[in-house]
Amino acid sequence: MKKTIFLSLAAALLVTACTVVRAHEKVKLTGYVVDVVCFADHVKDSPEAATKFAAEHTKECALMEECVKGGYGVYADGQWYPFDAKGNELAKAVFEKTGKKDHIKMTVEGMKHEGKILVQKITEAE
Ligand SMILES: [Cu+2]
Repeated sequence: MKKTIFLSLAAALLVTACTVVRAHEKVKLTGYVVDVVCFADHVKDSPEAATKFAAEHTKECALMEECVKGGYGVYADGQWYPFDAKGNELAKAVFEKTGKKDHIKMTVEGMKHEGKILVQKITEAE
């Protein structure tokens, strides 16, 4: 009896551990970074339209006060991934540094967690 309880407890722990690992999937995404405020109206667009909007969204707009406050996300592989606080900071730094006006592509590395990216690193792509 004791053994059964122990085994089911061990199984439960194992399931929990697996879920935690799966909830934090390592990702590396390259796409256009846009602020959450501006992209909100385009999340439901077709991938083509959303990509076009994200590509044409400008550095100037991304660095406007309202946009900075709202935070950022990346549109990659037809999907929108908002960033955590660290990602917002890193994205802002790339926007400030880039010589490009628009079509600003970035490579984002971090962990995917509940539809958000816990960002570790962001670099300008291309
Ligand atoms: Cu904007």
